[in-house]
Amino acid sequence: MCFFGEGALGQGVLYEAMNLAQLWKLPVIYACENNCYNEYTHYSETTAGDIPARPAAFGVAAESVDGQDVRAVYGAAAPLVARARQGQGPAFLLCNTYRFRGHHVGDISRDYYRTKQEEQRWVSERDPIGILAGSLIEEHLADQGLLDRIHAELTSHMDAAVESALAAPYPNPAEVDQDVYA
Ligand SMILES: Cc1ncc(C[n+]2csc(CCOP(=O)(O)OP(=O)(O)O)c2C)c(N)n1
Ligand SMILES: [Mg+2]
Repeated sequence: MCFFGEGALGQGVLYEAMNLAQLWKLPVIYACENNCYNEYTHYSETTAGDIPARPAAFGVAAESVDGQDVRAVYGAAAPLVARARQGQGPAFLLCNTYRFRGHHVGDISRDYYRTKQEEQRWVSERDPIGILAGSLIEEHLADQGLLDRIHAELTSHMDAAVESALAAPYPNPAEVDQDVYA
């Protein structure tokens, strides 16, 4: 499995690698997470043409999927993984998703490259957990009570982890270069 952002589509080495992977029928799945942003730039400003056409140019099997839908991603990935395991060569899976937060912790405002309305729309309408929960309920694989119990259980696990991290002693400053080699 080779995971990368849509920004990496601008790196020439990706195409050299896909070319050889196809010639040598390597069992590689190229999973491109298109979260719409390369750092502070919308991908439409950096990416020409149709993304799946790029692997297709090498004869690499390409699929696009709603990356917010866990079950759809699994459904699209499983046959590609199976054919790679059978020696039928690499595949490319384009997962269309969104970066909910900043590129890094200091990227707080984001106003200068995208609107709050856009972020809000993705968070409220396209949240992968909400989409999964909705589909499980719709297909009677879970009910709201079960999902609420799982939510409460996980929240308390996370609260305990945060508490334990905050209560832990600071590391010894002498360890700062431990496992660092020049
Ligand atoms: C060759 C090169 N240019 C620029 C950067 C700086 N940089 C780090 S992450 C990033 C954006 C990556 O965007 P994407 O591939 O879409 O990944 P995402 O973080 O959105 O998952 C950039 C431009 C870099 N690391 N390497
Ligand atoms: Mg990106």
